[in-house]
Amino acid sequence: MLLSRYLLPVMKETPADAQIVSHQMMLRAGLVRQTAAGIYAWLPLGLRVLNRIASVVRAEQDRAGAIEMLMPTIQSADLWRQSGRFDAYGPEMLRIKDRGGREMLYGPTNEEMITAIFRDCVKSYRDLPRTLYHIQWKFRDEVRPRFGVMRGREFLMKDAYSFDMDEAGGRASYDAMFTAYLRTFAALGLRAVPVRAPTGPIGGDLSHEFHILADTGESEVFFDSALDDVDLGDPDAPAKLRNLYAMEAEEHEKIADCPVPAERLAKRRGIEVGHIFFFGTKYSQAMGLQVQAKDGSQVTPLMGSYGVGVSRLMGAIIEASHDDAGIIWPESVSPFDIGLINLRVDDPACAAAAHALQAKLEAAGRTVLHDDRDARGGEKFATMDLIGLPWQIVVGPKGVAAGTVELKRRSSGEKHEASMESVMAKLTA
Ligand code: P5A
Repeated sequence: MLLSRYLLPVMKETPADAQIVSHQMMLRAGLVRQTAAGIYAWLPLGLRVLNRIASVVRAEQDRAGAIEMLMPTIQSADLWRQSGRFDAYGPEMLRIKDRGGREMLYGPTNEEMITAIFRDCVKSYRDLPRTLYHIQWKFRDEVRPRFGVMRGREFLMKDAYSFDMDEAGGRASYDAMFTAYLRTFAALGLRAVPVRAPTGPIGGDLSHEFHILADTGESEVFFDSALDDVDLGDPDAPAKLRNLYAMEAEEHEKIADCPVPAERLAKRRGIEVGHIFFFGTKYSQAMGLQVQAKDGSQVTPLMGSYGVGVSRLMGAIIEASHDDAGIIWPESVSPFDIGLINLRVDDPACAAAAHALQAKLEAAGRTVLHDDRDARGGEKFATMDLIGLPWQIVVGPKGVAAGTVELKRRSSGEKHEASMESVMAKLTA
């Protein structure tokens, strides 16, 4: 991709209305633009990251056996009357009337819709258990949209829904998602703490939130500092993490006898990037979902729902991974693999070398953002550091004469001169 033909509106100044570093950097690096309170347009670079985060989330859902589908954003009020939540949901729900005066809404979540679809499609125990998911936009008319995409009104969520014949099956489906969530956040370069949570308006008796520890988080979490020592690569990590104490401050304060000794109890702020629930027959019962069991009897399936804040994750990743110069993307979600800077676009030898390198890297399957603009070196370096691609290659006249380029690792700042061949070999290995 040539930067001279791209849309990358970077800003030098920190926008005054952005309070936290991820919001500031998302605006400065040209990832998003606000179009109304809590509503954002995803600019080309931001969309690439959003799609990559969604891909990581999708891969782990698929691995856990969940099946992808897509439900609409607009729902009918009638569905929500069947569960009794239409009135209960309150002003956070954006209510709309169509031209026939029918009451509709922009979905804040999909428990009702998936229950209705499952009720219409599935009649027998043979079709259970199933976990279905989609990655779709949601709308919640939040009282205080803030911190950019962190608490938006329109936001992208992965939401999954499990259906089981019995309690044990339902808990197994919950456990599978619990593990998938830990894998997902680890694949995004994040350390997530699972926190026992109250279930709120979604309902049920078993629920965990997943928090990324960051000073700018909206919640306060108390946890057993032994959590810090768990190796996320360990196959037993999910079981270990579940047994270690972690609670949101509000819940922690209700507990008279905290099982963790004071010297091991840590308190940090967290960003909630995921939330899972097991609520049994709450929706299936209210909405008349029944399937025939093996013995011919009718059974009301048990359900759970499992959410990941896909757009919020972009903010959380930046909070966890940046320096003064800008974002440092983990390789798994970076919008391009490599930033290629040509310092002298008017020099035919430099231009030829830079274009050739871009072509070779792209042919090897790497994504490259090639800064071929007629601009000063300092500006090009600052832009590349700000947008945070993992690798930078700098092509200049001296190097081209000697057959070398400069290679820089964004995360460490480490750089060295190397032959074009060795850079190719290193970056395409
Ligand atoms: C679980 C899936 C639910 O909605 N129903 C379907 C359940 N849970 S939740 O906790 O309310 O939301 C799931 C995740 O979505 C993200 N999220 C948000 N992201 C950005 N802006 C918002 N206003 C917003 N609200 C929720 C969070 O990551 C949350 O964990």
